[in-house]
Amino acid sequence: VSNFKIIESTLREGEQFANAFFDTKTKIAIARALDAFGVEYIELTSPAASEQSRIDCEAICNLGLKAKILTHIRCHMDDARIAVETGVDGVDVVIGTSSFLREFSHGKDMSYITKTAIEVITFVKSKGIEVRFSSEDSFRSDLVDLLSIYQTVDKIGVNRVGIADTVGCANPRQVYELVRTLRGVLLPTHTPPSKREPHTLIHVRPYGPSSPSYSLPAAILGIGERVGITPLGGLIACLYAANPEYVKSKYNLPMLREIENLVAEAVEVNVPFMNPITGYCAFTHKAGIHAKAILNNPSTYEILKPEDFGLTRYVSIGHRLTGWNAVKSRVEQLGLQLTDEEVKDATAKIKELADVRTQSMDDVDSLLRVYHSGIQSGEL
Ligand code: HCA
Repeated sequence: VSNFKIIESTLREGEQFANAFFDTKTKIAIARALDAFGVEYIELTSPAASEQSRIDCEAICNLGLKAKILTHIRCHMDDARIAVETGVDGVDVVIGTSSFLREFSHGKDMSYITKTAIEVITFVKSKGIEVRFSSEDSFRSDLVDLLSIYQTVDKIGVNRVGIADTVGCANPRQVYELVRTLRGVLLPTHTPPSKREPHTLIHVRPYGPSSPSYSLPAAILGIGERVGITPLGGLIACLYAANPEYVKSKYNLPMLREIENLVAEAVEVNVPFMNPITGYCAFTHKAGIHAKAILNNPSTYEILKPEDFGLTRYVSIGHRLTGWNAVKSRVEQLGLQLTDEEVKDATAKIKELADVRTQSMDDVDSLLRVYHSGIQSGEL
């Protein structure tokens, strides 16, 4: 897996999170941090949303970041005219195509959508700016409508197309099928295969299958409208599991925790305990059988190496599920000399106490030291 680019949308989708209010300084801090992490694209709120949004969009474009700056607009010439003046590298254009959105949101039919999409895309392209076209609520849209609109925009030469599971109704199989069908319709228009550029990237929200070339949207901690979007950490965890060396070389992984803390503070939420990678117990091993295997070889129960993310693993031993191998490792760390039989005996004592209440590491260490002195003095 190496045919992907990340579209980081904390500053667009994330601003649609109920708690989010990003002032200019915070937006700049987040944009700089994402750029230092190494995401390929940073997506910003539409400059047509408000005057300050427009000013902030320009300010971020002027930072000279390595990441390409995108903004996200309605499929409307009013928005497109404002967007192209901000200095963005690309414009993500979206319009609802499901009957729900056509009837109850913008009220336009497919022929109007097609006509406007052609106008907007042609205009943005004429300014030498990248353009992506997305159908909102793709999975509740008519397949024939979708294929027809995608073929149309592909012929004009969009850089990417997006499909959005806006309400979260699609299962992975449906996403796979739609992406496959879309590829079948779009790729044959670009020949010959040897010269085939990743011309039209397929932008998939929220799932990210591989090949031919995908842009994967995400936001820090998954913040966004309603329950949000794929969390950047979760996406990175999946990509790393598939191709660790590539992902390590591409992104500054130890920065993940710092960016999550920055955003968590800005939107006043805690980093969830079960957060991928940085959740406080993501690398804590507890049950005796796991602890033993982890101490022999961490790959037994870890697909991610904590050290690649600037994190450390922790083997918890002060509880009733503990095992003597994990206790032995602690005994060695403390520099105590005990035989295996003695460690097993000390483990039984830890379990006895832990049946009453969980023992802290300090409690366990004191017990081991006292036990060790007892052995040495011949009292035990
Ligand atoms: C939105 C909706 C969107 C757009 C996705 C896209 C969605 O908040 O504007 O532009 O590809 O999920 O439908 O996030």
